[in-house]
Amino acid sequence: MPLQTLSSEDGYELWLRYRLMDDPILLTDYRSALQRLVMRVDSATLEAARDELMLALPQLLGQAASLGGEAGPGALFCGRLDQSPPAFAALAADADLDDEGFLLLKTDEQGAVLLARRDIGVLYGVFHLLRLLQTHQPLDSLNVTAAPRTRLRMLNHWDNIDRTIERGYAGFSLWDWHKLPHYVDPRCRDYARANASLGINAASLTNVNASALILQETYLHKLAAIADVFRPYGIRIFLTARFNAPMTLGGLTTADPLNPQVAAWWRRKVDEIYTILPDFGGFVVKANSEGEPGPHDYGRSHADGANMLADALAAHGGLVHWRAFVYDPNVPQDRVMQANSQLAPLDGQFRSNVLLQVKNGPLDYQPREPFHSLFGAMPKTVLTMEFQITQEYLGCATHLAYLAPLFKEVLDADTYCQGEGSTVARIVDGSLDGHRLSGMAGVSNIGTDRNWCGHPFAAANWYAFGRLAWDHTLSAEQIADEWLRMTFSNQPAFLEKALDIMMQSREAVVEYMMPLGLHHLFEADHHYGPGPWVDAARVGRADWSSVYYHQADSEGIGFDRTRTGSSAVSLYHSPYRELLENVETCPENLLLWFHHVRWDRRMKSGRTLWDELCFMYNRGVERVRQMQTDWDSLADPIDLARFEQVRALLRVQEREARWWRDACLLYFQSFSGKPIPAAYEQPEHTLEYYRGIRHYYVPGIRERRFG
Ligand code: GCW
Repeated sequence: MPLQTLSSEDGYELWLRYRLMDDPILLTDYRSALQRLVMRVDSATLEAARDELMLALPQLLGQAASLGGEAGPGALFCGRLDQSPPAFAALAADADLDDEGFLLLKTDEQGAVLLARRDIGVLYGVFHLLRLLQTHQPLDSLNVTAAPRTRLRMLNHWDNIDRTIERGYAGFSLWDWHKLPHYVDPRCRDYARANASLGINAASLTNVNASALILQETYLHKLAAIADVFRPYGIRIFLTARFNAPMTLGGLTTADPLNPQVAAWWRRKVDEIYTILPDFGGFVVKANSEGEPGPHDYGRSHADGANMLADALAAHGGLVHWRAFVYDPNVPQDRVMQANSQLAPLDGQFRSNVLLQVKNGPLDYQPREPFHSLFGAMPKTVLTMEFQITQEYLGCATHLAYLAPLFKEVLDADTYCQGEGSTVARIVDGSLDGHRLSGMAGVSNIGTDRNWCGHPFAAANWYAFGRLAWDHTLSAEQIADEWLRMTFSNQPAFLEKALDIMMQSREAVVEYMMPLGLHHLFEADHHYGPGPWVDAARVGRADWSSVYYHQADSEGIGFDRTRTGSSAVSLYHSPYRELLENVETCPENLLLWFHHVRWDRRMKSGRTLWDELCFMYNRGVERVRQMQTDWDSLADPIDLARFEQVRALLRVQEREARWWRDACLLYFQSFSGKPIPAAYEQPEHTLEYYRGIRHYYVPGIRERRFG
């Protein structure tokens, strides 16, 4: 094997990898269409747009790009409407341009034209144009009017101030607080470029398990230095607010949201933030969840808490993203119902600058969950989506799991809240309930690893999140295809196999970890590897334990959430509710989420439930092996360094898929009492062996949790 060198491809460029177009016909077309760039640069954002074009075009086209002159054949005109020749006004009027949108056109007389109302639209248009070139789209694809479907497209970093990252598997935090504000790592700019290329326009930089320290003046100045880098790229900074900061930072004796001194403290703090960070976005808040402080500590509601912060921010145009991930170990209700119980009655009580940020599913970003039952339950409230991009529950940074199919499954799901077609996506983009504000947040998987996200394919999930936040109607295949072309290669032989790998990867994870609607079978705390045996005695509370969720016994397995059980099905609208309630019609991929099912029940395949479970766990492992075989055939089309890294990680994934399968089947067998059919590989070790596996220092959690 040849030696790799430091100049090997390392994934740093992400999808902004500008290589010479290797299609001779397209190359000729684009070379003649984009010989000159006509642009009047009068803002930092337009400077960023020009810099990107001047970086990319010479590399993509292998010809120097000249700047200047007038619009016309052979030129690309880029600019705001107020900068463009009068002839272009009519084009824009027809296109009905959105504030963040753009129009990209190729005309015979005027050449290529990119128009936008605002600077940021020009920048988004530039990245769109470059994507067309990078993915080898024909010249006549320069004919598009685009606008984002959601207003706030946001990354949530769970970065601690000590630079560890909760659930982060790609190194440490990018925010180097120690050296800031005097030294700003150039990576911050590349981070901003990558986000802007997707239309991401907000980033909350700190962990929702928040430290009040970030609100101190010293940190605000550090943040201002980052904000200066983000601003040209249209990215606003948000922070997480620790609800009891008035006590820990302000020395008050209470954080009661209805206490006037508390409200005044927050107002002063917010005013201070805006003097230092004039385009601050607002707060993301986790309150009364998993031990975090919140308004319930004072007998107040989530609306009381959120509105108090919202009032402090309103004068500056700031927003509160109040998280709906709330549940209480002292409330005996099924955890997946608790957000509805606590929040749905508050519909209509939140201020207009409060957004309720709801995880995609009602539990906790499992490999598969039904959509969250709050979607469709709070029409008067702006509900935003929270996806987890980082793979806390999908193999951390060692498993290849492309998440767009998961995101799409939820976005496309029909809630039926206003009859057929009331999809989650239409609630999230605000169109169903007529909300002006709307948003999608993704919990970031980004860290200091040279390739940003750990696994070379994990960047596809950052990419997919951003693309869907911009346009949720894109398909998972289309996004994967774009990302592969931009990240690796346009060669059809590569694309076909690599696309196959990506498109089945999430289902593979579901099958070897927790098929048929099983959920939360993870080892405690770090969630790395199987722990179906984890019980309340081990983790201190039932709703963090696996046995609570799978409910396996000698009769069968699964959580009864029908009317004979917790009744969580009642939170969904008809006719979906009835479909779920009936064991005959409940989709099998969610069966054990909603039903406790006998081991010998016949499944659609004709197999018994136990045999089906064995089949699924084995198929998951087989899928990974297929992914390995497919990947092995791709050595030629791509660079050695990334090829080998993916290859090695797929080997890890195969080993871990077997670990999951064998541990889970052996454990469940202790209830079913049935053999694993001889046709399948038999477990390599005993159940005791798997139960005895301990991992210390797994990334993503703080060391103190082991102690
Ligand atoms: O999934 C759980 C994670 C916690 C996280 C929490 C949340 C930030 O295990 O690490 O805390 O969700 O979303 O608040």
